[in-house]
Amino acid sequence: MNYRYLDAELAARLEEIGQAYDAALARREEAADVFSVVIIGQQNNGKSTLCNALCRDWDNRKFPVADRRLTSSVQEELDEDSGILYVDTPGFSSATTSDDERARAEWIRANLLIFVHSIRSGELDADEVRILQSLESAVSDLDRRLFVACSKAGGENPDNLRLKMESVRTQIRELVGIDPAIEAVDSVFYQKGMEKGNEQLVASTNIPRLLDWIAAGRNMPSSLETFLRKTGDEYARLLEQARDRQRADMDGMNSRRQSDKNRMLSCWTSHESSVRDAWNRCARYK
Ligand SMILES: Nc1nc2c(ncn2[C@@H]2O[C@H](COP(=O)(O)OP(=O)(O)OP(=O)(O)O)[C@@H](O)[C@H]2O)c(=O)[nH]1
Ligand SMILES: [Mg+2]
Repeated sequence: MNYRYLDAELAARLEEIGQAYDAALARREEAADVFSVVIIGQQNNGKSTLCNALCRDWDNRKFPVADRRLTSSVQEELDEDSGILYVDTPGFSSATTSDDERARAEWIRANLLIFVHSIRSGELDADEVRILQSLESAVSDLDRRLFVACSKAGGENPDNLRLKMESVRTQIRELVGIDPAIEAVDSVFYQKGMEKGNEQLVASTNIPRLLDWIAAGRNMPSSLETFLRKTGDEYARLLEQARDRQRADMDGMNSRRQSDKNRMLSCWTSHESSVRDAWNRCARYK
């Protein structure tokens, strides 16, 4: 669009927001229109096992699981019963941690995000903090959209577990500035409990709480939708501002033109008789 008649600051802002809006619109057209839960976290922390547990796959057939770096590309599985698309992402490490566009695209198309941290390793490490900080800047309403699943919690000493959980919570609050849902979970124990019908074991894994959280978030628009709505509102507001400014400029120009016209008219009125006399005098010598 051509904003050259506007002042430079407003024109630049309009250009910028217009581009961001168009890019987000194009992304939304590419994205599947299905409720998605995206699972992210460091390698080997139990992302794929958790995906299987959430899809009620007790044998880890849907999302391959191993004790080495396994998931190397995004893998999705639609859970037919709930209509939820579970998206398993490759684990990050120092070597792979980056502001990778692909990862961001997955984050922002998510309705909900689960960040998997292994509670066996205690606090979050620097890479995990960095990823959470990037998430916070890329994803809108992260507080409500994010669940931090502290995995491999089964068998941990309860007092140690409580201390570790408290320090992870504090880290997230102080270093990332958010206060999301956070629970100690164990996907393997959950799978076993479900397979054997052991309700106590199932409840102890906190996976039912995670499932409740997902169910409660079913009305969350994706981050992309929220972004589009916010950017769309801002774009419309700036366009209105541009229209008002152009209208005010036009009004100013019209009133200047009118006052110039009036000035010339009164000038002519006051000089008209002397100009006519001079004209008539000249005419006599023609
Ligand atoms: N005890 C226990 N083991 C778990 C849990 N979650 C995962 N594991 C084990 O941890 C290992 C890695 O699990 P994965 O689910 O493959 O981990 P991942 O995060 O998907 O790993 P990458 O795809 O390589 O990034 C496997 O041996 C799992 O059995 C858990 O909650 N409890
Ligand atoms: Mg995996």
